[in-house]
Amino acid sequence: MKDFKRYTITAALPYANGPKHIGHLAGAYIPSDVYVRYLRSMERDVVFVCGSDEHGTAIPNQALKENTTPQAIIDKYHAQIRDCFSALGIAFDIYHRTSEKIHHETSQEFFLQLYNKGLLTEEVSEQYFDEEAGVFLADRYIIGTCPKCGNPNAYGDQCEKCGSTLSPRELINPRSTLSGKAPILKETKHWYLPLQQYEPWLREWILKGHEDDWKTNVYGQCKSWIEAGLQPRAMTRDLDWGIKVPLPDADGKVLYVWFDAPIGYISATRALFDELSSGRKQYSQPQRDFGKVTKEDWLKYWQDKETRLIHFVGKDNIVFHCIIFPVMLHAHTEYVVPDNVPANEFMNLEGDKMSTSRGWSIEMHEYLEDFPGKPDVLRYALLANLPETKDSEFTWKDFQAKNNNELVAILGNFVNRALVLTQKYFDNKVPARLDLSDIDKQVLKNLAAMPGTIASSIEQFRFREATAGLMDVARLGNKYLADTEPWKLYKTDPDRVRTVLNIALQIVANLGVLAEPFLPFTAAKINTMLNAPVRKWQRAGGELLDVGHVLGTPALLFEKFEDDVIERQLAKLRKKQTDIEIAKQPVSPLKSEITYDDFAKLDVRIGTVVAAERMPKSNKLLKLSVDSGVDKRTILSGIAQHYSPEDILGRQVMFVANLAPRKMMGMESQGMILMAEDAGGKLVLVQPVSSVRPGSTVS
Ligand code: B3M
Ligand code: ZN
Repeated sequence: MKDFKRYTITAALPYANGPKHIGHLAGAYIPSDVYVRYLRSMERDVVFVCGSDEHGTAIPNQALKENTTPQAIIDKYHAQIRDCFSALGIAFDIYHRTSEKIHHETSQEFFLQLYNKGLLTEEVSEQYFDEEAGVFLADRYIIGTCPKCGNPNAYGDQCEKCGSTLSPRELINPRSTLSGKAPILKETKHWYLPLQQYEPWLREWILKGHEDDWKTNVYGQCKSWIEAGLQPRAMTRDLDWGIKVPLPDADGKVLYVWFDAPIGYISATRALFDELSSGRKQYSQPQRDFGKVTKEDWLKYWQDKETRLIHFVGKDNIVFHCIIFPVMLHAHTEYVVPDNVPANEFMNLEGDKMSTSRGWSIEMHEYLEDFPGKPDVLRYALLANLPETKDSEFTWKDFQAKNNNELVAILGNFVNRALVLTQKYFDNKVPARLDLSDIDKQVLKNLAAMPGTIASSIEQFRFREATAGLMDVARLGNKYLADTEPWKLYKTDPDRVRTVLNIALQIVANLGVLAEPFLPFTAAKINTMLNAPVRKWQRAGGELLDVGHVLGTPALLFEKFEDDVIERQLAKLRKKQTDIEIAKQPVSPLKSEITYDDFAKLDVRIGTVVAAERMPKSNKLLKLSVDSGVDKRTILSGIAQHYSPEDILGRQVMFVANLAPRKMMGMESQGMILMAEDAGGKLVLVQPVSSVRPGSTVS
């Protein structure tokens, strides 16, 4: 590993506008956490910063949806996301917020530095303005007809029906979501970052400088952006939620969220050193001993050339972290630029794209509620399946298999056998190693090479491969026990068993070190069961436990998931999606008012269906015979596509008893069955919650 003096590691700041799902974890948070835990284990000087992105139109949008204020939204989701990360073991040194004063100041200073150097261009353009609300409209606040597919409810930035990227001016018949009125075009001034001026620098820095060390998916995206020709990009917006543009003639204008959000990494680092130097702990949770530091020490992590800056993000954030933010940093002149942006692709879920808004997702908090005490199982399932080079797929079946066949059957089983046998044969003390056979020597040799192999995968951001390398350590141990069979040998050759268990325990102790970046909770359990101290990576590969060392109490590390656990999750996922679809459907408007007398004319009753059959030659109608309490009558009902005769036979139904008889397909219908119907045309029978006497009236 090329030696850098220190490391600044960032993970994308999640928008605090809703819960985050396991796809986000797989994109940025789990890989960055593994990387940083490894660096800490290598005793590197590293800071790991993250926090909530609390600006942009996403926040007021969500406030509208939840009928509350933007402040309430960010407070709610900041806390939720922070707590989920912590429960999943994502160990940031600080989890900050972009609504904090220090961030507003840092962003404004940054903006002014560029402005004062004359690096921003001013441009006046026409933008949609809602005269009634008195505001310029962000893209998402304008809807109209999509020019590509005719969807009447396309947004100013995107049509959700056909997926086209749009600009507000392309919409046909645009209207404001605030007032419902057509917006007017009005001139407005903004400050732009002239990206095209930095093209030669970007070519040199990325296309020449990082061809070999950046991931191909990242490099490829950068290349196509640069080759397509870079355009000036507005760094300010007309919006009342965000960081005020620090200029005298900029009323009602805020910094573009993608200007301020990445600066959030810098302000989080500043806040960390403020807190470290003052002993206050509001947002920070330092994960190592930073020693004695001053408030100004943050500067080293951002401005010293010997610092290695790495941004972990998902693929939708690549351009911001590889082009726009680096140009800002470079233009500012005092900052280092990222040395790598190891972005991941997307993780799909059960055959479809993950999406919170469509209900097709597993949110972090949902997992934690349903699988308490099992953060490492999720970490492992995601790590083994990271979308590192292409999109990958999470399925519950695979989750079950990873748990049952790998965590339980290999890792858990090996650790347990080694510990239980030692307890049984050697009074829970590490036995002495005697003469080594060839197989022992080979196992020790393999073990010695493993930390280096895993480290090299981590250093190349190949976390899947690294995770497989970790499981290979447990496999090595498992196979060693299976080959030597100490449980059979004990009676005939207890000395041989001493050697075998000594070696097996050394492998367990190595797992306690090597598993830490991947499965931190499991590593801690292993170390507790071994009664061993937490050790650094450099110690791994050899003997870690002294002869005679007294072990702790063995316990199971993992437990099997039966099929019903997995089936429940699948059912829950499907239900969540249908619930959201139903909630999105419009409800039919209210009919005009009626008098009580109008209502009283209706004779609605409960009856029991005593016979049911399909109406010949009709795929819509069922012919029902209903015991109405006063008579038995025939009612034809258009529910054949929703209920079969068997479904409905014997049920109590609600029907209108005094509706004039109607002839349908040559047969008379003497009443009408009442049904609930949603906007999608789905029909559901309405029944009393407990059975009543046929003929009971409804009023
Ligand atoms: N909040 C977008 C996202 O969550 C954005 C990332 C900011 S990183 C500086 O995907
Ligand atoms: Zn469209």
